[in-house]
Amino acid sequence: MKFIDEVKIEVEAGHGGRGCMSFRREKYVPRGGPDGGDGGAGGDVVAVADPDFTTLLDLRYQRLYRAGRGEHGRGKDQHGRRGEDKIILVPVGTIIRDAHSGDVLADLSEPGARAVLAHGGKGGRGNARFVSSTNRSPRKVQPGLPGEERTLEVELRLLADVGIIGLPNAGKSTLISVISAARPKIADYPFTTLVPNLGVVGYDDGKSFVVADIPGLIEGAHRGEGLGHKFLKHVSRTKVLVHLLDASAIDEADPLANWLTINRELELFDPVLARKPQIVAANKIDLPDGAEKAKLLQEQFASKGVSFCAISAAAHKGLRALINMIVRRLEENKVEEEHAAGGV
Ligand SMILES: Nc1nc2c(ncn2[C@@H]2O[C@H](COP(=O)(O)OP(=O)(O)O)[C@@H](O)[C@H]2O)c(=O)[nH]1
Ligand SMILES: [Mg+2]
Repeated sequence: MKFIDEVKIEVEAGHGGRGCMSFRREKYVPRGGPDGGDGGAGGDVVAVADPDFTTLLDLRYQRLYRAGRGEHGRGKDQHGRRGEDKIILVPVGTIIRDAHSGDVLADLSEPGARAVLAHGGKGGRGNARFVSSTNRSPRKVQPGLPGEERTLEVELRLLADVGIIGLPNAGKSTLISVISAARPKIADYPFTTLVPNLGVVGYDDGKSFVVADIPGLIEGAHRGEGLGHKFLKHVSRTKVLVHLLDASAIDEADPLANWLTINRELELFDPVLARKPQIVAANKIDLPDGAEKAKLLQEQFASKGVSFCAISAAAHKGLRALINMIVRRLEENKVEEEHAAGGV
């Protein structure tokens, strides 16, 4: 099974500058020779793999990338400056195809890897370059060549960073729909299994994470549907779980009952998942009952040292705080991984 983020973009490299037609004008030199400089080349559009990016969210916001044009040549043999390259930062693992031919133009599997997606046009030659023994005052110049233009398909296989668990009706699907800026597609998924819900959540500086609900812990089991071991393998790589509780449905006599039920299921389902760090989110605090019982839960989880927040997915309350908690946890995780890898 593949989670795939896919975006179509347009790239336009810069046009080359025109060559210049010019003749020297100097005092005491009656007929100066040609001194028209060459035009500068247009800038390239270049993709660079940057480990700070994990999804293609930025590319959804900006679809057109244009490099700078080359400057025209000038007199006194001055060449035009080269146009500025346009750099597109993409996540490591991004594959870029020409939308028309389907050819793979870039497979950026290493941090820092670069690939030119569209080449700038060559600058035209100025008339100084056309001097020959038979023509000492050429009036010939070349125009700059156009830069390449392409429509590209950018593709990235995603891993889910965050798993959402909870009883049916807790609000998992609603939460994903309200915090996601994009919904990647899922390829090669058999219809006989439950379909996970995916979302890309943007936070600051173009950063983002991928969230997937983990349906079927309980929902599928009673319908005899499985998730399939491929999905299981996929979600077992998540770094943090958000355990969503319907606060309004909490039994005051035993507030942690629902939480414990899901945790037990999780342990049976996959012990690796059960050991992931959890953030508990009490949902539906827009309901009077929900707000009341969320306070009860807060006390319970505070005494257990479990990360907790109260939200309303439907009324968009507390979502920023939840996202901040997730981001903090993901960043801690990244530091731990770098330590484990022997980095700083
Ligand atoms: N009042 C209220 N209802 C909510 C909230 N979030 C979800 N719901 C409702 O709860 C029901 C179940 O939500 P859903 O997202 O399908 O839950 P899931 O089964 O966990 O995916 C739906 O009727 C939602 O509209 C919330 O914050 N407040
Ligand atoms: Mg659902």
